[in-house]
Amino acid sequence: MVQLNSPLAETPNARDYIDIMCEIKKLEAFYHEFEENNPTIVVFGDQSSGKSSVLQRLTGGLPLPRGSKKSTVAPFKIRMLQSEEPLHKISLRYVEDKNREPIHPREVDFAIITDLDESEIEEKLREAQRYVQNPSITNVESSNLPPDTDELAYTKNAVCVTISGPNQLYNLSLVDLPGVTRNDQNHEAFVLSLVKEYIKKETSILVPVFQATSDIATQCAYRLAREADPDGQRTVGILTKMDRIVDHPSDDEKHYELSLLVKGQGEHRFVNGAYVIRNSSGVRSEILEDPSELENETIRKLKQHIIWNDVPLDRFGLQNLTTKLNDLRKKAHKQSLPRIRSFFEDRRSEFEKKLNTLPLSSDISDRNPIIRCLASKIMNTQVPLPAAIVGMMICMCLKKNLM
Ligand SMILES: Nc1nc2c(ncn2[C@@H]2O[C@H](COP(=O)(O)OP(=O)(O)OP(=O)(O)O)[C@@H](O)[C@H]2O)c(=O)[nH]1
Ligand SMILES: [Mg+2]
Repeated sequence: MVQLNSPLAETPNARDYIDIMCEIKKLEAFYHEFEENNPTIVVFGDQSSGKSSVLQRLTGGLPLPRGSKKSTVAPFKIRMLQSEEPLHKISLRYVEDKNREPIHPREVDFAIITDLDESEIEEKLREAQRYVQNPSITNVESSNLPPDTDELAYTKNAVCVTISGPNQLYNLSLVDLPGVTRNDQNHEAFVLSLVKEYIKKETSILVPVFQATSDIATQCAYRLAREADPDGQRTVGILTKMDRIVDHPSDDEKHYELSLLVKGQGEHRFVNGAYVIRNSSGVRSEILEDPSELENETIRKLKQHIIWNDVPLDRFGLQNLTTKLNDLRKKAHKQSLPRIRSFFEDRRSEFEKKLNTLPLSSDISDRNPIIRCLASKIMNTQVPLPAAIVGMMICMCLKKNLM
């Protein structure tokens, strides 16, 4: 079984977030309501900028389609969450048909990948992507995929990957999106609107990815991020492929512009700045190397360049990025608490109404001290809100059993 543990969970500032999630998990009956409010890390940017490579590392090695021949053409929604038994699975979520007409959303189980090795998972993920590109195929078990042309070159239909198990304490949601391509206007417009749809959500943490090998001004990531999050509070940038230009120190202007992006200064600035991330280039010799070794080597070379000397050290490498992402996730969660609270307020009044329809004083509850005690405490709201709801449910169950 491939061990998939996100490095976000191992970052020192992850602990208190994990504690909050453990508390929330105790309210199991309502847990699905938190899905909507769970902060989601969304990567977006130009085609081939390195989005899937970054997410592969942030998930602890999920082999997403990546590279020039394996572009991302559908959203990949990844959920890492705790469960008693380990279960890794892929499902397909259809929201549009082959003519791009919206359909009533349906989710279909595609594959259990718990015991598969890395190359088998990679294959399944690529196959899953092709199924969502071909929404006319309704039976994914028996139908064969078309040999060459797919119904949809890009699609909103999503590949959903769930990684659950006892070690997944961190409750992480991430989305990999197709890159914005310039060689076809229709595809470009479609992907731009898809990205906008994902990043407009208040609970999304925006991760625009820039590649050092093209001009920052011509890459769409900056404009998209600024439009969706004008004050930049839920945005953090990533700069990839610095290894491709680090050996050209004479290109000072380019290095200067990139260093400003990383520091959060200059024309293209984010308040949270950007992080230098070096992924594997995909060549054979690098695939076998430890990704953090590769990254350290690039960072070491970069720091020898005078322009990069005054860039704070904590702007380099995946580990520093995970610290920042954890901070942004905590902030996003805090902002969603009022919504969660009002959800519980509504549930409480529903339960109160139901409870009031049951006989309270004369027969059952008088005879049952547990009900008597719970009901009086809840009605007087002496207990915290979530506990009150759980308590009311217990009361109702007890009453039902006794009647
Ligand atoms: N040298 C180098 N290559 C990288 C880096 N990051 C990604 N790559 C390579 O760039 C190519 C594209 O990477 P992907 O991760 O597929 O990029 P993407 O943005 O997901 O691409 P699309 O989904 O097609 O938009 C792959 O061959 C990667 O190995 C990096 O930091 N340095
Ligand atoms: Mg990709």
